[in-house]
Amino acid sequence: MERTFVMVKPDGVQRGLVGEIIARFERRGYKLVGLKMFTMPREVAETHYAEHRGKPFFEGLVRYITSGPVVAMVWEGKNVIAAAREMMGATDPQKALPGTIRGTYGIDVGRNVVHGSDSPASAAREIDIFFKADELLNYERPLDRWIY
Ligand code: RTP
Ligand code: MG
Repeated sequence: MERTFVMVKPDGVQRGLVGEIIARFERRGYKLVGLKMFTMPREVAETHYAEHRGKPFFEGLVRYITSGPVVAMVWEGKNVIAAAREMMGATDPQKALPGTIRGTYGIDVGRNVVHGSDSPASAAREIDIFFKADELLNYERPLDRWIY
């Protein structure tokens, strides 16, 4: 089964959207296998967003993501990497479809509420940045046979 990294960004935590975002993944049927809350140190933010280093929005992005607590999660299930991106909607909430997380709760690209890995390689890299192996749980859910 695929795993992906999803994070409620500082604006999502401040606005009380943690439960809403978790609920969407739970209701869809995905399985939560890792969860933690912390304030991201600058070095970690620069590593996480290394692909954007040098871009005009990089400094603002690092300041935003380190500005308060985030909730980091690992979700497991069939095709969860692409599905999470679809559930979140486009990077710019102005372009995100209504009903997506960003299209429902966001207005500005610099305050887009949630992060999700954009590929299998990113998911593996990001899970490794934020979770130790023993912080990821393997457990049975009897209801899985009603989802798959
Ligand atoms: P994320 O990595 O945060 O999940 O978002 P994403 O894949 O949808 O978008 P990405 O291209 O990776 O951009 C990372 C974050 O940088 C901010 N951004 N600002 N001002 C701008 O033009 C701009 N472009 C990107 C956004 O907060 C975006 O989520
Ligand atoms: Mg990205």
